[in-house]
Amino acid sequence: MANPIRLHHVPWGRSFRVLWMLQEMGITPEITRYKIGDKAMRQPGLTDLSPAGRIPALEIDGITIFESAAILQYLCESRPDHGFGRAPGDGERVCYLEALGFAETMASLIEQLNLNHLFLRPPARPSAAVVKLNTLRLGATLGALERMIRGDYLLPSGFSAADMMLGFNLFAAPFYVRMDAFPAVNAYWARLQKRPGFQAAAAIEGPQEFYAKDFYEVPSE
Ligand SMILES: N[C@@H](CCC(=O)N[C@@H](CS)C(=O)NCC(=O)O)C(=O)O
Repeated sequence: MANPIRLHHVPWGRSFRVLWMLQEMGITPEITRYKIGDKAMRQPGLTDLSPAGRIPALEIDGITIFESAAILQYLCESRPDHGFGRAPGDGERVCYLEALGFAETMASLIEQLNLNHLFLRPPARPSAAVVKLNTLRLGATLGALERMIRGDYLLPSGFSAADMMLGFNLFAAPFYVRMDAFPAVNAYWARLQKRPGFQAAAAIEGPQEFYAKDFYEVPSE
């Protein structure tokens, strides 16, 4: 029997991108779940697969891969019938690659805000200056996304891996940035959440447990 497909995963973490694409492809993986801060994330079970102890890592087709963009691209190339990739020579290739990379420009800002607002433990305290700067920078990436959306999705020809990479960030961004200024982004996020693949992945996740508040203000000095 073929080895199962196994996703190393933190619910509603970046590994959601992979879970979402697998669901779009009709594949339900076996899942090993972790929590941010778990010792298990720094132990060989995970670090043998993902050297910095980060999720996602995916075991598939007899190999393991880490980094969400690499995994999505691998899935696009190994399962091309779904049409989620844009191959070299495709007229949308450059925009596609830009969106895959830009997703992590945005996600790294969210990660800093998560660290400051959610994960620091006393006596460590969030830095108001760092939070303010990262919140402004996150807002700037949302402004860029507002201009990048073409039609229903990021690419004129339709839904792609770029939407799963970049679109996933919109789960977290509204906890830190007021979204009223970004109508196209809000409509795009609503559209993404209606996709059966997204809904199937969200049903596997259950309710998010990262954010205890509806909105996190920049702390005062
Ligand atoms: N660029 C990587 C980032 C992976 C990453 O940092 N994942 C976070 C969760 S969203 C993580 O594993 N954090 C664990 C930690 O910081 O200890 C990717 O896209 O896969």
